[in-house]
Amino acid sequence: SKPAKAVKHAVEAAAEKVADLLTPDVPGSPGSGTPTVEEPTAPAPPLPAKQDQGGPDTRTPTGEKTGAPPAANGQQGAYLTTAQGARLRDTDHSLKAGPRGPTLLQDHHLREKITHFDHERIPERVVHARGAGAHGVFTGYGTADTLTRAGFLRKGKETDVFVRFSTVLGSRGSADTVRDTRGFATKFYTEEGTFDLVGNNMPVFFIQDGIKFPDIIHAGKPHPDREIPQAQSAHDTFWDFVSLHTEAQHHVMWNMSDRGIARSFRMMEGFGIHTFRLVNDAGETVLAKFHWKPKLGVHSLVWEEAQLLSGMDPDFHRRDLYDAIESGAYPEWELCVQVFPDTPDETFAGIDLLDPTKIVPEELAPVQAVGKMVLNQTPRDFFAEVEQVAFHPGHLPPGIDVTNDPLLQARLFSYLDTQITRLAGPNFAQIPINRPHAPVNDMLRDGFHQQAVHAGVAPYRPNSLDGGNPFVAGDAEHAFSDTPVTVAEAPKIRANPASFDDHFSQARLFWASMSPVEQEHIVRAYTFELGKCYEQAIKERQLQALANIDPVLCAQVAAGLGLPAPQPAAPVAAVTPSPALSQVGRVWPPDGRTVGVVVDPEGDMADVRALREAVFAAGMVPLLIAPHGGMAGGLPVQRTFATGRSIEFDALLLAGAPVPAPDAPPSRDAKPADAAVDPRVLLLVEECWRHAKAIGAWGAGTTVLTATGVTGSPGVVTGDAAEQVFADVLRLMGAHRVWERFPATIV
Ligand code: HDE
Repeated sequence: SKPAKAVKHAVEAAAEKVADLLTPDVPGSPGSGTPTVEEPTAPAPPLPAKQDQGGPDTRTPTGEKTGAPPAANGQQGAYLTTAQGARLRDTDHSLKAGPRGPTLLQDHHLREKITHFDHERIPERVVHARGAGAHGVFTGYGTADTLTRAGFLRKGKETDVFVRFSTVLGSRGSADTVRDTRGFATKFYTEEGTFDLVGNNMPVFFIQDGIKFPDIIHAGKPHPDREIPQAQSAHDTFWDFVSLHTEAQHHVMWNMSDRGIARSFRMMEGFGIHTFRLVNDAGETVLAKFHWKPKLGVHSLVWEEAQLLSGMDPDFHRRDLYDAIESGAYPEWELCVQVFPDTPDETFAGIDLLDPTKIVPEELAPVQAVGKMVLNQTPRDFFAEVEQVAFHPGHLPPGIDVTNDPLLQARLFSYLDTQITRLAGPNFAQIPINRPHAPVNDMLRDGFHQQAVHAGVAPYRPNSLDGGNPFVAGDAEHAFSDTPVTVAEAPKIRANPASFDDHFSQARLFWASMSPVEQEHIVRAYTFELGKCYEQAIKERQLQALANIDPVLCAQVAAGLGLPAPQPAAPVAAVTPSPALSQVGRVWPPDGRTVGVVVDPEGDMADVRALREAVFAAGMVPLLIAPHGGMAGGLPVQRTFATGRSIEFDALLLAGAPVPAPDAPPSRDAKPADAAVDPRVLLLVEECWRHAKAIGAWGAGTTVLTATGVTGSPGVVTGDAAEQVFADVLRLMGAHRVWERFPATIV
């Protein structure tokens, strides 16, 4: 397949670079005997751009292309200058009264350099501060033409997109793999105006009315006195709030499920959550919910992996996304809609479509694909793009309109408002990443950081001085129009519809739709999180909420906490499970996943060479793990026993049984040298086994399995030939994990 070739190409290129470095006649290379190259003293052409480096955006603040070719590197030209363009003679020494004297206030270069640095940071997002973004292309299928007049959904229409994935609770530098909801925000730069689909990886939310957003976030964020714990929900204030505020229970169930610890941004579903209103060319409307379906399937980490990763590789999701894109394994999603008739009661199958704590099971309303998104370019400048991108659910193109969902209504206020603090003024739409690709002709003027130099004297309507320009558009000119939905005559009141009072039936639906192993994970997650709370009353109150959802779930968590299980407050609802909610029991493509291959450089490497080809051909990335870096049997070593850890591999292959390397840590044997196999290899196998990953071994590699005692257990395959073992492992990877290995004790 194409991605497989691209992956292979990228890995081969990296291997060549390693080989070049090891060539003795390169100065500074290991073993070359020549000293490291000195700092150059004369200008030289800039280094070639990396694949992900290009020039600054070539659009003006009003959206027109400038025609300037993209520059290759961020730093242009040979000479360093000030911000005003004056060439500099020295940037290492401040201007002083003599070599030992005080610094002079007149040093304009020092002041410019330090002042700019002092102001490099901007406020991080109040939520979703930690994230990663990428560029891509969306292509419409044309299957939504009868539903909406949004032009970007027309058949074959290509639209540039920028996506930002995020966690919710943590600060900008927090770990990627914490248990949390993930943001999935997409900016479609459509020709009819920007459309932001600002969604999450879970289809429901904690609250039904946006006025409570500060409450749930204050409860989830670190405690205000000690500012701990960071990026965690396992603490008293979170569980205090959600146990008192039971409409959060459905979302919390998703958080406690495997969905709370995604394997990769590439393997997450996305949801617009709210119901939107679609309007077609004839002005007819339907209600709709947006879904993103990942081509690679929906996969999760297991809890221990997530915890280990938070320490070993806190950037795991960010790295995974960028490695995949740079190697040509472009992540893909289909944009899908669930469509409902636009009836006055705004319900479907008895489910209130304005209640953002409810889903409509896919079995009741099919999820229909309307287009495809491919992410194919990493950011060039993380701050300029990922940090400064500003999403807003009110950025809507003609054909997509909002509903009265009270959560969405509050968001329509909040997102515009927050950018004014975060991006320091009202002109953030002029920042390159936020510039629409549709022509902009507004009459907004002035304000902090105004980039445009507007001409004319009549930024107002009506005017005669500009010949009446600009005019307002009608349907024929693709104007956005607000759907004239009738608003019922009703008293002004602070209240919810009665249908919003059902807080438990859909949490139960989710629980009932899980396989036993997924239920087991949910029980363990609740037990862990509540076990980290100090207040007994909070644990008891949450157990009551669990009893109202499902008595078995409640009993299991209560047992783990050593507390009695309460009775449900009312008989639990009868629900029909939705199999679409489960991640287990399906077969997914293995593309883009990572296979660790333990090699013994002293052993038979011919098999390994053929195996690498087979892994590439399956669209996956083989990473060779050896006692030392450099090359092994003419192949590049990507991980050593010191740098490799099981958590980054989706499957493990053992091509040899390497004896302990000189830097091996102590093992259970008296001296590492006495052990037959390096203890870190044994740890790799043990962890992969515990995390239910497929493991394969052949030849000498099988002795490692014997040493760890896992031979013969489910998902551990052995054989004489690498080829056959890999074929079996590949089949196992289709299920993502060897689920039988988890003891499912829920009945
Ligand atoms: Fe957000 N949310 N949110 N949110 N949200 C923000 O906007 C807010 C909600 C979501 O990558 C903020 O630019 C309120 C639901 C994502 O830049 C802020 C309410 C959903 C992102 C804000 C909600 C989301 C944000 C912080 C309740 C899923 C990250 C910085 C009414 C459908 C976007 C910013 C990015 C970010 C407010 C509820 C998703 C403060 C008041 C529901 C993915 O404006």
